[in-house]
Amino acid sequence: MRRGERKVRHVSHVETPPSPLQTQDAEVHAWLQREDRRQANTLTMIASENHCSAAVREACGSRITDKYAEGYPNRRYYGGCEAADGIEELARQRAMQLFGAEDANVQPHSGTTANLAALTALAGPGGRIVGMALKAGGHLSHGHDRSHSGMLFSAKQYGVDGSGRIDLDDVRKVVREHQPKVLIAGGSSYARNIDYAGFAEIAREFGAHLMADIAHPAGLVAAGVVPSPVGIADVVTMTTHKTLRGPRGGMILAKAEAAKAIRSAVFPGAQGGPLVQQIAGKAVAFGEALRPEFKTYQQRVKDNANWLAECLIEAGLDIVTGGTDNHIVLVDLRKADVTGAEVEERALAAGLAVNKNAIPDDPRPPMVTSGLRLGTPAVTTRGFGHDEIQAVARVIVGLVRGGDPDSFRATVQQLCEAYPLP
Ligand code: DSN
Repeated sequence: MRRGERKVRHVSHVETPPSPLQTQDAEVHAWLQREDRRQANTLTMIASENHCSAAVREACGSRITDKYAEGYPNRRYYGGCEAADGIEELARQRAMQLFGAEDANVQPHSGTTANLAALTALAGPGGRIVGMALKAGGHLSHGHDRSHSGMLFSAKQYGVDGSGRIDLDDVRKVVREHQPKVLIAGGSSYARNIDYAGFAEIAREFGAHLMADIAHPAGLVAAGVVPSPVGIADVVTMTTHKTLRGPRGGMILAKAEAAKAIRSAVFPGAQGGPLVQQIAGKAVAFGEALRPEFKTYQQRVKDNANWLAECLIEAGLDIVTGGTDNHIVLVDLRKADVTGAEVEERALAAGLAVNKNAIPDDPRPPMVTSGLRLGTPAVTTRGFGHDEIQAVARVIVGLVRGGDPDSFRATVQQLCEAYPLP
């Protein structure tokens, strides 16, 4: 047993007949059981992770995983696609209703694939693009030189100002110099609202398309608790499994005039057969997101992040930009004289999953970092509110200050047991 693991009650181990997987492949079954236990006994505060519903998981594990459905509803390259058509159309209609979008493409396997397809559609192969640098809080697929977005397109990047915020004057400067076909707004560790109208103005001024990547705040956007780029940006890309709380996957929303180009850039441009079982899971998740309680959940995700930032600041930790507008809290560990990697490891031993993350202009390499990215979607799904966030903030502060992870394990375990997975 590794340090930090402990024997736990196997609540799911009531007397049930062995499953087909358990009977046929004990090794894979054992790994999946282990992951079930890990999730049950770990507080996930990785900002990009969440716990989807049992209904979403059921859809993703259904027989439709066997089905090929290259093409689009009612225009497939295979027979027998009635259910695939029905599911994909349902997912599309729900997504359009949820975000108020003119078109939705639910086929992208991931956010990175969605971005590759959108960039191809809008910039063309080799076209010029401008996005936020990874080290400033952007994403690999926004033009980083180790990603296809940086290899197949001519990319330049903008950063953030000394306070960690996007400076539209700097964005305008980079756009003026590079004259891109696509300007990207969005990031993976940016905790502040983005001025999409300001980005659109710059894009218009220089004849570029605006692409917003809302992979992180998609759920908050859908619920209307942070500003939406839909109707402002030409194309909006996202993942479906972060704040949106669906299955792993990607999606592209487009204005009507961009829809056709996006369709062919996804299939056959970037992908072959869609993963229909994942699209079924997306349809279920979008149905859940259309219910009133989803807005309550997203407001709570945001309130919890805000409260977490306040608790950490009160305890003397530095937060990049001094707080948050969404679900992310990026801790600057430089003053605490500890690395992101060290705190990540201590946290795991205490039963808390967090991730090391570069802060803007981080002097340390990406596998070490001077930052810690925290997020509240998954613990809010478990039911966390004010008191539980305060308790977990004390644990984080203790770990940053060098406390023994074992001394926090009981607190974390109590929280896990009091707030079980959905
Ligand atoms: N892996 C995602 C994240 O953690 O933000 C980005 O791809």
